[in-house]
Amino acid sequence: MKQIFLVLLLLATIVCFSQNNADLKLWYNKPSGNVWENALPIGNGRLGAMVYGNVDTETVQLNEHTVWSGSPNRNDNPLILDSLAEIRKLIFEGRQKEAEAMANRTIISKTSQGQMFEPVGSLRLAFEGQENYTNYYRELDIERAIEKTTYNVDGVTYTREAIASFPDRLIVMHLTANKPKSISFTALFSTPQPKATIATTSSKELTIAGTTIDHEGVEGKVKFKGIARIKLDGGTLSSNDTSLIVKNANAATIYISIATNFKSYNDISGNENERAAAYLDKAYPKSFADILKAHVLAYQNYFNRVKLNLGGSDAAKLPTDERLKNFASTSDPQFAALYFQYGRYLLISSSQPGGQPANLQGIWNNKLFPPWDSKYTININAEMNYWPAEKTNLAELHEPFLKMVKELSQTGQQTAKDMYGAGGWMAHHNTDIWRATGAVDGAFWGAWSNGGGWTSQHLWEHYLYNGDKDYLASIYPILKGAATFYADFLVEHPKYHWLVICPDMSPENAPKAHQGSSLDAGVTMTNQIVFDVFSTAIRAAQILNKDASFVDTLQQKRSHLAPMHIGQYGQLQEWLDDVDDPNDHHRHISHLYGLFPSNQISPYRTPQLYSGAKNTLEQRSDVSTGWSMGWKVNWWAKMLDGNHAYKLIQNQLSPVGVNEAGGGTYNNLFDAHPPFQIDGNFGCTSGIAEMLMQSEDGELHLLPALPDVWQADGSVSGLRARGGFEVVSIEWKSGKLVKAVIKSNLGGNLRLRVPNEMKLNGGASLKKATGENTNTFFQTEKTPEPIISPKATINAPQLKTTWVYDIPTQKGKEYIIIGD
Ligand code: FUC
Repeated sequence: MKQIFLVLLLLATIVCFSQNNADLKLWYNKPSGNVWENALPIGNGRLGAMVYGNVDTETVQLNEHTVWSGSPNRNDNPLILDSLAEIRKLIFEGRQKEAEAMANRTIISKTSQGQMFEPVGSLRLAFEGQENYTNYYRELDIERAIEKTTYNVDGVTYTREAIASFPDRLIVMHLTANKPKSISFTALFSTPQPKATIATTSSKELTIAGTTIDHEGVEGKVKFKGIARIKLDGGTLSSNDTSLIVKNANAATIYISIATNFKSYNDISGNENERAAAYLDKAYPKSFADILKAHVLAYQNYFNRVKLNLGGSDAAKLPTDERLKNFASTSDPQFAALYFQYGRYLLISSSQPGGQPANLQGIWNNKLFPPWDSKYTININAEMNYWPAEKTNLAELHEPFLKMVKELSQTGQQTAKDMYGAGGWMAHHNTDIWRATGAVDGAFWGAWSNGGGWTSQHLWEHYLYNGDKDYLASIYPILKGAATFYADFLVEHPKYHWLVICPDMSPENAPKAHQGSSLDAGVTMTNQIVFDVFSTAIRAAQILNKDASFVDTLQQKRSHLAPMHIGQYGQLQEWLDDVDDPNDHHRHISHLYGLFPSNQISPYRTPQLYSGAKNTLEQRSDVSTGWSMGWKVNWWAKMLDGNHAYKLIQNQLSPVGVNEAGGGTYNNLFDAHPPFQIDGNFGCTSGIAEMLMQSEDGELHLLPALPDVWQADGSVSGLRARGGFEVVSIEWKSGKLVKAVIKSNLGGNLRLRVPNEMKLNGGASLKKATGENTNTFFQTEKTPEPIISPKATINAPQLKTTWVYDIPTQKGKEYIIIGD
């Protein structure tokens, strides 16, 4: 009896253990082969590495955040200043093609179209006699930020672990075997960089030193240095010209340091050799165990803040690539939770305070000429990378992006002045490590002037979450500068008489009515962005008690912006004219910026616009590129339609092979535009959070869009809402909220919308909400009334019944509410 009990206990432990393990691990029973999108990413915000887990030759592909082509440069085209009046005239006369041709000459940069984020190279470890391996297993443990590969050869179990240590700023690999003297390999660097030298030193280090490439007329001047040093337990270490050779060791630890001469976008006077050596010398005396311990601690300081449980199923027992294949056809709720947490893992790994912001590929790129230069596309992609930052409790990791905005506000002043004769600052649709703000890639894409306006709103958002007035005062000049640019650049539309931006475009899309040209005036997204930029500058000035006459000007100009339009197909119009095509499935649906990330369209406050936005979403359809589907998860969550949001998650979490068309997900759960683009990972992570909690629309809404498949039983803890509220935990059962614990960090009214009746813990009833929310962090600007086509059908939103309460809160206190 006792034995049976023990066996049962053991079985239960194994089941529990494997369940927990699977929850926060990506794992596979085969190596990556030569497919980069099978390799597993590790990173510490400064260094990134892709670990292949191949048995006979391990490859660790290396990146460092400041290794970029080129050097400090500007790329403005001042010719536009003299052509502005003419371009505007052409656009207002409906001669868009001619305007575009002129913009190609006068707006688009004659120099750099943006520089490229570059790979450093790869560390390769060539093993002997390991072809016939068994019991192969590799994993990425995203709870501890460690990659592990194990296998058996001739009865010996080999284990390799790899981390990108946060505190020690190194990539560290640890190789062990369960039989002494089993570890023998040759370590070497390889690189696609043409101006790099690989060598060994007399102290048995492997080095790679180089200068990045010239690109588009800009001389490459970033100098990088990589050093690998090996520490052995037993065995011997020798070297030849280009390799280190390890023989018969019991264990080996490889310490890899990489640094550059980059100090800031306009200063590359650092010393890469001293920096790389300093990190290495500091960490090398430490054991792997000590480095690992400090690394896990630093990582978990971020990662452990949020826990998500969407329920389990047997599907979770399979390897990650199998789960990905099955996701659309089986019930594997925890896979969505894994993907959500993976998004947080990727942000922690690619964006750390003091480092560069996550670019189009985060911090992982193996190509000398990467897609779209692996830089920053700021007409959606770079912003999307940071959507999860505040709400998934990683606010500190927003810092590199916020710093980039600050730097753009410096470089973008000259662009505003030299190109458009305007004050303030601006950026077009791309930027790079040099914070270039000129227009690139052709006027069809590049003659877009809202890169500054949109990115500046992240500064304000950061304030809405932290409520720190000193911080607000520090960023106010940037908000003011963004608003000043628009105040100067707006022009009256000769036909409609609204104030519009011209030349303008709705990112990367063109109506047939405009001869295939994107150039236009006063497009919906721009009007929404200008509305936000003015509104936040006004609010910030009022909070800080400043600039009263500037506030008047902005209020005046804001009241002359074009309102949103609902067109003949019941759609939210993308352009001022009703020229949308209901069969247009373009990936950019930029005019829904007003629905998310902005908050000008709401089911409760603007039902007509909500109806228009819904029609637009339906007409544009679901399947698209990776990031577009990620955005759609957020939009459907804002539509309060959890099942449709979930459908998009299924579409996005569909396997895509390398070189295959169609958006989806690679085996390593990187998002496929295709090719790999990390924005889709971050967009979907944000979308999953929006399905569970929203705080944009004047209130904190819990479980706004819970899909049927997650209804049974679940919980989330640690999400953050605007107004300094921390959603310490929420639990639900059968679609009903059973318990919520909310901490107020700033005090003020907590307006709570919930799917069922709730009471305070202890039984006291909650006060029904009335009037405007008095909490200023939840203040919503009144959206101007839309103009509606007589042909449009408007469907009143079918909204589920919800309960809305007002809970006065005190700073620092927790509030527990219980469902019936
Ligand atoms: C924009 C998008 C593309 C891609 C690129 C990086 O140009 O339209 O889909 O995401 O950025």
